[in-house]
Amino acid sequence: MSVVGFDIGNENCVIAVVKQGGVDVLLNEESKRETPAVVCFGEKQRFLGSSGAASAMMHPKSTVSQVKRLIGRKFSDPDVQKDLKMLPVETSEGSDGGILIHLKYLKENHRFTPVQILAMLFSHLKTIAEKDLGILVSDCVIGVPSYFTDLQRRAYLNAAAIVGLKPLRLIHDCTATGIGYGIYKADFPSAAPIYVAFVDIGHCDTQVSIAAFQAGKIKILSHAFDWSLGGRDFDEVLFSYFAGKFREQYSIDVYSNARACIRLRSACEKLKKVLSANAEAPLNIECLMDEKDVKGLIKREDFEKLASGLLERIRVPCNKALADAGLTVEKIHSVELVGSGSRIPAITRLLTSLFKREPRRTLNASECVARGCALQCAMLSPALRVKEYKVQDCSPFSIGLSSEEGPISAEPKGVIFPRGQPIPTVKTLTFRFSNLLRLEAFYANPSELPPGMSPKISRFTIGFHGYHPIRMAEVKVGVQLNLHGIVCIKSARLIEDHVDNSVTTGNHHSDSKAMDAEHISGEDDNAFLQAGCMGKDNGNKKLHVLVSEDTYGGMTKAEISEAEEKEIRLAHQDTTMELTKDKRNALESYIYETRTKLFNTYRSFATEEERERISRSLRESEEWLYGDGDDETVHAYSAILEDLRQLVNPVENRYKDEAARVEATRDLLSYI
Ligand code: ATP
Ligand code: K
Ligand code: MG
Repeated sequence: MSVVGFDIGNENCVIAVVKQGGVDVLLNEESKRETPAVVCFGEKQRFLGSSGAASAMMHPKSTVSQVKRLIGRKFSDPDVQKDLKMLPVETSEGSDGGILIHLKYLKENHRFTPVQILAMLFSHLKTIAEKDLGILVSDCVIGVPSYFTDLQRRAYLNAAAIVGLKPLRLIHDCTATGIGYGIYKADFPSAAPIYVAFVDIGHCDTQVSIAAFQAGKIKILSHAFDWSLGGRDFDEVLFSYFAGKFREQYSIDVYSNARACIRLRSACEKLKKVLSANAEAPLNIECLMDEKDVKGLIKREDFEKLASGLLERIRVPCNKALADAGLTVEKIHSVELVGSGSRIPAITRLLTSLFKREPRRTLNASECVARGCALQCAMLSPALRVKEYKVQDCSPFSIGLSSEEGPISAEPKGVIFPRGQPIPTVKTLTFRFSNLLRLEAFYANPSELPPGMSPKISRFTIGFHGYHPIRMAEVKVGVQLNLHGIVCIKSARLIEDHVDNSVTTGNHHSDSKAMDAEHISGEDDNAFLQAGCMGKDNGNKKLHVLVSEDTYGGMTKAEISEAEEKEIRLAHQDTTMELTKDKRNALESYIYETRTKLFNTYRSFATEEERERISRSLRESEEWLYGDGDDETVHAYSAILEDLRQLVNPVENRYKDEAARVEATRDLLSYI
């Protein structure tokens, strides 16, 4: 069974696995530890990850990056519109208000949802893991930003389901990081907890979490974030600076040229990294546009001035995380800085002044999330026995529940899981019940959510199959905030009033008491509208609880299977093209090798006539390969290769026979 952790970034993805008790980060096909989150549609195949990034420049209009940003978001959202402007791919609004990505591929017009693109990325990472481990990968743990809503979490599960991954848990990025921090630490001084602040600055977002550590356990006290503040915003500062400079200096408008934008943006990202280690950095781009080469230079201090607004914004989630945890900076034992976006020196300075201590980098800034995910997977996997370690996460948002009679709890706004509520949690609530119970879960405090996200979570309808109410009953409902941070109905228990037994005669349950039923949802059930049906024997009568969920969007089971089939077709095409390339390369090398051998090793084993015939065939095949046969099928290459082999075989066999004879003679001589 696989024990794998995935960190899906807007820029980079990391895969970690638990092997022989240790955690390893896997290398991709380019032997890199980080895999770019890029999906590129080439002419005849997709290029995913590293090869996607390498092909992006060739196919700018069919390359999708930063897809994580688009998950579960509305097309009309102004933030989404801003993101889409940076994506040179055509997009439109889906019938559900979501985003559709248009890609022309193999002469067809395709429309993909961000979830489908994410699934392609998942599939690529899964393949890397499978090649390394030599087994099928399904069980895994995937990191998610703490600011993801129910809908976005479900979307991740949908994407995973499309490619046959089974997340045992979606875990908050900082929680995963915290596990990796705490599990190896043996030196917790006293019984009193120590408090650590984790600050993760990625490509698009900033997350801050405060954790309490004690021997053998981590408890997350708070999550705060700026969902739209990361490395790319610093790139953008440099981008607008140089775009302005070049307008003055070279009279070019970079904004009017998609390719120039991409090139300048990527040059700015490189320059930003240079500035992290140097006091100034040059920028040179040949032929940026209008056949003009451009040159520029910026000093680190000028960059910091331009970025001062962004730097200040980092304070906000830090202060909020502290306040929510009920702690002052003096109580913080250490500040751990992770995420590659945090490598800007000014960020360290800012955090030092804010927390009154220098942040530390004891963890591997780019790998800690994936490593923590792998560790969590090991803990949850039934296949492994690992050290006892308690992980208690908490909800980033307040969650409310209402029934037809209004908000349910004594709390204002019907809050059942306040912000900071431990994950997972089940709360049992009692409702009056006549026939069907309708509940609705929602985010009780919409201002906590990233802008543009709907506070609606799910509608649940609960009924009991085969139950014919005669008088008022009660139902006890177990509402769960599950391991993924998704709200679902865990159980429903019917309690009938039985004052007069005779009246119940003829009823399904003669002496009515409590009828339990467990309804499992969320874990492996990604249906948008579903009817769970599990029953328990009550005497000799069976009573089934029916729960249907309407999650305001997301995918139906049918849509998931359809996406799954489509993904299989696309993957098949990729494999075919890879095989074709391999065969073409095999033919090419065979031609070269045989030609060399023909005039060296094989020379004395071929007649003049044979040599000539073979040479001619090699030449013809070569001409075909670089002409008409440049873009042929795997079968065509195999056929030509086979023909050549037939021709060369007699010569090769003679050579081999002779070689064997020489070998035998040598053996014989060595005995004498
Ligand atoms: P997210 O967490 O937002 O989904 P991610 O996990 O892919 O994104 P990371 O890999 O943590 O993001 O960080 C990527 C960011 O780090 C990029 O913006 C990149 O430019 C930036 N970065 C990498 N190295 C450096 C450096 N030496 N100096 C400054 N920034 C850097
Ligand atoms: K990452
Ligand atoms: Mg990240």
